[in-house]
Amino acid sequence: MRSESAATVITVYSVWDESGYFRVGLDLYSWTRRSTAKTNRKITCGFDVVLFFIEKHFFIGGIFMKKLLSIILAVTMFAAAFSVISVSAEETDSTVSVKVVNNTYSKENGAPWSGVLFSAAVTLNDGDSMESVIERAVSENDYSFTVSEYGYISEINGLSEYAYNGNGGWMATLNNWFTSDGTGAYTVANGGLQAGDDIVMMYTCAWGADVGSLYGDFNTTLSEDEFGFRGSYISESTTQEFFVSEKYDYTIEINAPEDMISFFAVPTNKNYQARVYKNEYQPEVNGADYRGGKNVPVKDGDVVYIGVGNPAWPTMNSWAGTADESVYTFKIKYVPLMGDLNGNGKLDIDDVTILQRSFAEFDELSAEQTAIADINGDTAVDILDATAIQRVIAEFEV
Ligand SMILES: [Ca+2]
Ligand SMILES: [Ca+2]
Repeated sequence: MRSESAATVITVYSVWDESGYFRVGLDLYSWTRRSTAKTNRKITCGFDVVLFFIEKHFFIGGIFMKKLLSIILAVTMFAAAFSVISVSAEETDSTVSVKVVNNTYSKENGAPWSGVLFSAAVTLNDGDSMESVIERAVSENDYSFTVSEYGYISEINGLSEYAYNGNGGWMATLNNWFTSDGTGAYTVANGGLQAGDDIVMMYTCAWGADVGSLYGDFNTTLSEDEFGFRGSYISESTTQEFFVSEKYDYTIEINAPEDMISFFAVPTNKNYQARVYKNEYQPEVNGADYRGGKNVPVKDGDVVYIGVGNPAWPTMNSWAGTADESVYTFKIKYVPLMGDLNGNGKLDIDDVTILQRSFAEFDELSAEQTAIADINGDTAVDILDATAIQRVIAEFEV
């Protein structure tokens, strides 16, 4: 009963934390701190004192266990009283990000400025297009811009098209893709522009070739320099360095039964789109993909597909010819952490409790739990394993 209360606290906290802390004590402490920062709520004296006690005396010895659980129960009740804290979510995101950058024309060569001019989150309006969002972002950041007689942006903050040579000007990517139509064509109304999208306006001195817009190049790989993914329970054995452009099958191990993974999939040739799907590759179904790095909820056995340059998707390269698409697969495999008996992706006090209850014969370990309980590797599951888990937790406490 009491251990269930403790689990409630941990669960409440895990809403906040994506960094995968191992400790209950710090979890609670940092949860409270973050909550305070986010809500500016006055935390009562009593709450602080309880947390202080946990921080100082949490793992001194097994005899604190019962006390510990009752303390957590008390904190749980506090948390219930402050329930607004535990559910205070991030602001609802209705923005797109806009960045304006010149990495191709240097000041030494005469550019009025170089590097990132600004990066901003812009709130979307119903009537917006990519074009209007870029223009508003530039204005709101107090920079000048010029729209040419042909309707596109030809100058930002004094940096004009053709300023370096006859091959230069401003180009824009939408989620790392150089759009095949002008920026006015991608609107909130037609779904071409959506909250969470990422727009980069960049200067080129070579008709785009120097910023990854390769006209007439049919390479549909993903860029290995820019590839990445992020989740809460990615196994330490699964690093991102394994990714190379010409290898198409991967396994991502996660240490919890479920995770949310965001993929940074950037085509080598940004004239092509990359799209992310789960379990069924459906390039012809609009909206079936996880757009713009959106989190993909995954569990053991799921497969994430990332396609690049499918012939059904728009590309300015279609004028030059047709590419063969590339499809990458990422199999998701759940690999339980040794000692993580409640399967929440971290070693915590609940794992110790489960083990101790099995010793006291309140509960039996399942076959799956038994398989990962021998954390010290001496072939027996006994009190030494409980101590070993406590030691791992305590190491993070020092
Ligand atoms: Ca656990
Ligand atoms: Ca053992």
